[in-house]
Formats: sequence, structure tokens, C-alpha cells
Amino acid sequence: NNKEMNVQLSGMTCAACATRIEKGLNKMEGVTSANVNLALEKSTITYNPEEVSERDVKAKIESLGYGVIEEK
Ligand code: 9UX
Repeated sequence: NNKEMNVQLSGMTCAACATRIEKGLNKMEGVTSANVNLALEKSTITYNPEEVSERDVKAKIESLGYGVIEEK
């Protein structure tokens, strides 16, 4: 069963940034959909937890050069 996660982002400065993150996440094994809202600096990612973890997804965002805001 797929799960959904919401990640608050930082570091996006243009619309292409949002697209870069979406493309990067969408090509990960186990990610079924990734949507980034530039204005809200939020992303919603649907993934299969048997194939990829929340931590992997966040690490990918960081490897693309953007920040992940940890919620408390
Ligand atoms: Mo353009 Mo957004 O280089 O980083 S994609 S500002």
C-alpha cells in the first residue's frame, strides 16, 4: 500500500526549481507521484514504503540542492 508524505521545502527560487524536484523524485524507484507547490514551498509525495523510505526521499531533495524543513 502506498503512503503519502508532505515535505516543507526551502531554497526554491524559480518555477524550474519546483520542476527539477518533481522530476528528480518521480524517477526514484518506489515514488509513484511527486508534486511541488512553489508558492507554498510544499511537496506531496506518494510512495511505496516497501521500496523507498521517507528518509530516502528527503535525502534526494537535499542532493538536488534544496532544503527539507523538519516539522516538529
Ligand atoms: Mo533556475 Mo530555480 O537555475 O534553481 S532552477 S533558480
